[in-house]
Amino acid sequence: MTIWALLTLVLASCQLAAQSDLQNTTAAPALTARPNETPAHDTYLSIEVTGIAGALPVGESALQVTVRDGAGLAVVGAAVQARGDMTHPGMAPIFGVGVENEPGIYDVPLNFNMGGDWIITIDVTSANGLTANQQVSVQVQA
Ligand SMILES: [Cu+2]
Repeated sequence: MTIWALLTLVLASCQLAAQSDLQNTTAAPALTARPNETPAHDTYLSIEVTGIAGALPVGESALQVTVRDGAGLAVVGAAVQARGDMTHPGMAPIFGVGVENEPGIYDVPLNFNMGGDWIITIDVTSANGLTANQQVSVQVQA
């Protein structure tokens, strides 16, 4: 074996080592999140819906949707939308758009046009593009 053949072999194995290092580096991010680690505050939203206790009257009502980030802080400037569907078939859905009356608290008007059981689907998108949704049951008095 000449010195050149030996050098080529050494270089080739260095290249292989460098390539596998690169692969390890690109695969690493998936493993960096530890299960018990507290998520960064800007990685998710939480939604709390109030104003739905008891039976609501037929007609105009408003739900309150509180939007918080992962640190429990109010999320201002979010887009909050609600869709109401009755649990029985044959009814058109109703819609409401949230108005932020206090930081992170959105009043969502809904015009319940029939008594009975409704499912309200809340969709929230924050200004920085995070989304969250939640469904709540609402009873409307006939
Ligand atoms: Cu109905």
